[in-house]
Amino acid sequence: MTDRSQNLYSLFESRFPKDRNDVALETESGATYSFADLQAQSARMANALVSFGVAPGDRVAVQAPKSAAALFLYLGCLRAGAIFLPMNTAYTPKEVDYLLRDAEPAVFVADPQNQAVIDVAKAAGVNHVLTADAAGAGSLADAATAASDAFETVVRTGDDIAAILYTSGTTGQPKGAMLSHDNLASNALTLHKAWGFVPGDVLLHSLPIFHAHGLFVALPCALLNGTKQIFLAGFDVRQVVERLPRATVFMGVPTHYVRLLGEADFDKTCTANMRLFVSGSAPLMEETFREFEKRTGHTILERYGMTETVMNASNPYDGARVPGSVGPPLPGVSVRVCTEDGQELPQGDTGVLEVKGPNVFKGYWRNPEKTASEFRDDGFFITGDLSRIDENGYVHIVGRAKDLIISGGYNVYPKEVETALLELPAIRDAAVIGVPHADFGEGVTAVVVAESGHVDEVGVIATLKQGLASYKVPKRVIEVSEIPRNTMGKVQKNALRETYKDLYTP
Ligand code: MLC
Ligand code: AMP
Repeated sequence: MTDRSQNLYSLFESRFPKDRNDVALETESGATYSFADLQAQSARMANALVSFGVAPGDRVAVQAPKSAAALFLYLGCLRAGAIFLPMNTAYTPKEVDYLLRDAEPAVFVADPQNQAVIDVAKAAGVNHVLTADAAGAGSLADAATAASDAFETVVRTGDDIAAILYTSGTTGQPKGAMLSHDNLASNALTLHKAWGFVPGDVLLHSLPIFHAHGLFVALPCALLNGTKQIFLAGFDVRQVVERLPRATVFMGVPTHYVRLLGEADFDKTCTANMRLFVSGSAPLMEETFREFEKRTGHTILERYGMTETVMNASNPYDGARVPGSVGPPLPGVSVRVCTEDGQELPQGDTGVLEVKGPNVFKGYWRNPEKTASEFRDDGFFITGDLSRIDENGYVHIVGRAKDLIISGGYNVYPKEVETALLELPAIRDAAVIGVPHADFGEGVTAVVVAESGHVDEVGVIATLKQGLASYKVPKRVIEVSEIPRNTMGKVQKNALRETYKDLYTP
């Protein structure tokens, strides 16, 4: 590494502890990896990628189970100067196919169990389709094992792209958000400081590492702190309860907190060692915040962000954590509340939140028109979240200007699901809404009109699952004779949400 490099990995490495034998990672099985292992294994991954022809700026797409090897792969990509492109493990072959054709990666790493996706990647013309499983086995691991454990991290500027994360959109078409080394580094440093990380902290990491929350918020805080993280393959409530006594920091989506509160032994004793619980990716119900405080004595710290901006606002570490608010903007981030056409509103009014700062992404991959349409001329990014800023400067996310459902922390764009429904011959008309759901926050729900006769709800759900990741598939498909529309022909989704508001929470 040279002093000038702004490679994110180099920043992480500069914060590794003096004693590189300290534990960096403990996995579900109890296996541990030191910081020296992190360096050596990420070097092996970087060398393996280079041996497959990966050059700086090339995309490395990954749809693999969360594991220590998957983390080494991420770090190896950064070190090689490649662009890491993680995909939700729930994506179907059809969804993966679209992303591969759009991103044109040099390498795709798949789960060896997922032959259908491997076939799709080969058909899409990806040069190297490799495999990696949860146990760290597969062709990529074989190549890494054979490779050297020394690698000189490639020099990157702050503006070079470190990762592309695809998000769907209101048009139903996924778009790749390009995040630079500097976007990720500046945000991680800000969070690490704002949340008071101290030597000896242990992060309990149970989030997926294919989305911003697990990859750009939780993971870098632990790496910058140079301390251990307990790295679970996913959120399993019993595993989390069992490990919390050995952790000090936990980050989760509201569904995780709801599920923790469902456990009888989740209490003050279990959380006695904990310093901080962070929530985000979806609104945390005030009821959950209060119940959590009553049960554990801890106040959850809620923060707000999105894929395109990483984190924008956070309740304070020291100071009042206000339920229903996501706190003031983070240092370096500017926020304003505007009308849909960009006029700034007076303090206290509700409008669309716009943000600007070193955290805001570089644009959508090969999509300058879309990028231009989501930025103002003065560089503010239009989040699409309805918000209000109170007299203390705290931001309140009060709704969405965009047609989006957030289920268990995953975004589901109704348009994408409606398009899939309308492709079914049995369905003439369809509207997809989110309504309150005790576990997932919002439950994806379809309201449909049959072409003729009746719609087979179970059959529709099963068919949709072939093309859509199953978390996007409606939990219920409700047949009606007509979908309410206004005089302009626009579906009256508010009316539908009101009609079905008790569907999952009687
Ligand atoms: C799983 N299922 C879901 C779901 N997750 N359904 C709706 N919404 C979800 N989020 C369904 C599956 O499709 C499957 O259905 C069934 O539940 C069992 O699957 P599973 O994988 O075993 O589920 P489980 O492990 O219980 O997962 C639930 C969860 C998970 C809440 C633990 O969804 C999760 O970890 N969510 C976190 C998402 C996250 O990290 N978001 C951050 C985005 S970044 P079937 O029918 O097939 O059986 C971002 C920016 C920011 O938003 O601000 O952070
Ligand atoms: P994603 O595109 O997956 O990054 O999702 C980002 C969206 O999640 C934001 O635009 C918000 O709508 C929502 N979000 C994230 N954090 C919060 C929060 N704390 N409260 C309310 N909504 C949130």
